[in-house]
Amino acid sequence: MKEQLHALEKEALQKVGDATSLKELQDVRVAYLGKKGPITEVLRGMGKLSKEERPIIGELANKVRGNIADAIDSKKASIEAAELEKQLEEETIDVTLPGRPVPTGGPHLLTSIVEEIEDLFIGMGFEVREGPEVETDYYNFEALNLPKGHPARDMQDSFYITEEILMRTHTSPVQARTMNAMEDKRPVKMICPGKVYRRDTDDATHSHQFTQIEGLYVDKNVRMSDLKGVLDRFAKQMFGQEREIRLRPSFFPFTEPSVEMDISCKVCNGEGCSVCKQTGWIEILGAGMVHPRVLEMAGYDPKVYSGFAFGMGPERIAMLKYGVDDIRHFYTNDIRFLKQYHQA
Ligand code: 2U9
Repeated sequence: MKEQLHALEKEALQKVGDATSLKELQDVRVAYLGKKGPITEVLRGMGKLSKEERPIIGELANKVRGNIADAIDSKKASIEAAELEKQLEEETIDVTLPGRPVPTGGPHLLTSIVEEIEDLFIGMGFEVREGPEVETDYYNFEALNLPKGHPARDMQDSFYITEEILMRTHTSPVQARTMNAMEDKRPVKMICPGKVYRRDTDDATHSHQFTQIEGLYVDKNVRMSDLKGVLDRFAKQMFGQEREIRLRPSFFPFTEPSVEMDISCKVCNGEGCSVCKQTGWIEILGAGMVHPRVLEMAGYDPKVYSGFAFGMGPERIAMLKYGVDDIRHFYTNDIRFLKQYHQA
């Protein structure tokens, strides 16, 4: 029995030595030290031994079992250390490698232009205000001197939701709402940028949805010369100090008198070219003195207060400033187009 135990020990230690993975090692543990293993078998058969032999064999069996267990434990530690070493080697990070560039976005050309225009008017003391895109017939038309039956509020020209509710066709209702809400009828000096909607067929210069920036200044003694001064400053800051402006008579239901403003063509410096259709001038916005009826409907006494208003399309401003030839470029979001207008 002694020889049998020594032989088992030798065999087990050999297998422990040969094991190259934790799995193999576990198999050796089960095979030699498990409940059905040969050492357990020897211990179980001790009943058949003589009284003298029993403690000797028992001690030896326990010693053999201990030796095998110790060998397995120390082999386990060395396999684990080797595996960790291998893993560390494989997962080494080379911190000297160049990083992968993360592509960054940038503001859309239309956003940049709107912000640039906002900044210019903020610099002249205007507040920026926004309002709902879904409007009531009252604020979109009625309060702006466009009574029912007026040709400009043809059902065919606007996106109506119900008979009384529509997608706003201009941002003017934001100004009408602001004036209406002023309980103490204080002066108003504001611009309102935002999306507007018209039932138009999309082409290079028209879109069923576009952007507007309108401005309004209502106070005592606001005059046409104030309007001209503000617009001249805007034109020069936006298009260059050498630009001239020109006001031509026009008509809008909400302003009287009404004007359209041209800037001298920056391509030919007013000489006449294909961009300005040989006129030397390019139209950029509409404006006028707020119609007394509009002031009155908003609760401002037209005998005490006067005001000017203007409206422009930032898409058109951007098209003129950057030579963009199709308004649809602003909405189709071709990244090659957009990338030209911001630093990568
Ligand atoms: C109130 C009173 C008056 C806003 C104005 C214009 C002239 C104008 C167009 C230019 C091109 C719109 O983007 S566009 O299609 N706008 O010509 N807008 S005066 O007048 C107002 C607004 C609000 C209470």
